[in-house]
Amino acid sequence: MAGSDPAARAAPAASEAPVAPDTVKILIAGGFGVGKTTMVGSVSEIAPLRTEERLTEAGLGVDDLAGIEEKAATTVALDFGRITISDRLVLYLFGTPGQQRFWFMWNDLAVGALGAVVLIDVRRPESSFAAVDFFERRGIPFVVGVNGFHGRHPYPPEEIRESLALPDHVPVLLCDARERGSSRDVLIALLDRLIAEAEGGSQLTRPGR
Ligand SMILES: Nc1nc2c(ncn2[C@@H]2O[C@H](COP(=O)(O)OP(=O)(O)OP(=O)(O)O)[C@@H](O)[C@H]2O)c(=O)[nH]1
Ligand SMILES: [Mg+2]
Repeated sequence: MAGSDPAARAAPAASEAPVAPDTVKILIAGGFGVGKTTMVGSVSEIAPLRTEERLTEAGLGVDDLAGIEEKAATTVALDFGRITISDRLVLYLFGTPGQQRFWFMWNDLAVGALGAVVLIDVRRPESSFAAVDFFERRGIPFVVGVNGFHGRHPYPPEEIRESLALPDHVPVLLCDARERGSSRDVLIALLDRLIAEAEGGSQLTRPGR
């Protein structure tokens, strides 16, 4: 067609140009064997990166397996996964190691994290006290996910909140770390909290579910 410029036609208008989604770093933290690696794996849309080593007799007396005797492997550095919440928001998930001897890595893992999930094994909530403390001290917003092993949730969220002395603004959610939908709900609750805390809500906008 006379006068038309194919190059100009091919170029999208500025408003139509693809916009890179916001990426947000989230930690999945908590005590030894509470289900962190399981949660990152269940919710990640990419094959998760794992750094697990087998628990062997060499760890006797070092690894406290009370209550989790069947555990066969443990995270020694981190888990990594990704979940796209909407076309504007992608979460990068970093699972922390749970054993006390690897806690020195938490400081590095926390750099740049906007928020965290503190997972709790409903049978051993005390194993995640230190994780709650870690995020409270650093002012990193977090939600608590109560992983009901064997799908059982004997305690209502309010009872868990009381036992952990959590303030009212920290959401407590019952979950199953093995279930994608359940793990996603915990992440959405965290996003809700982050959005509520963001000044004027300008940094993040609520994703569609
Ligand atoms: N029955 C049951 N098993 C679970 C659940 N969540 C995790 N597990 C199992 O519990 C074990 C420990 O889970 P992990 O995900 O490795 O726990 P972790 O918190 O990453 O452990 P560390 O990295 O060693 O601190 C694994 O064998 C999981 O398959 C659950 O909700 N129910
Ligand atoms: Mg792990």
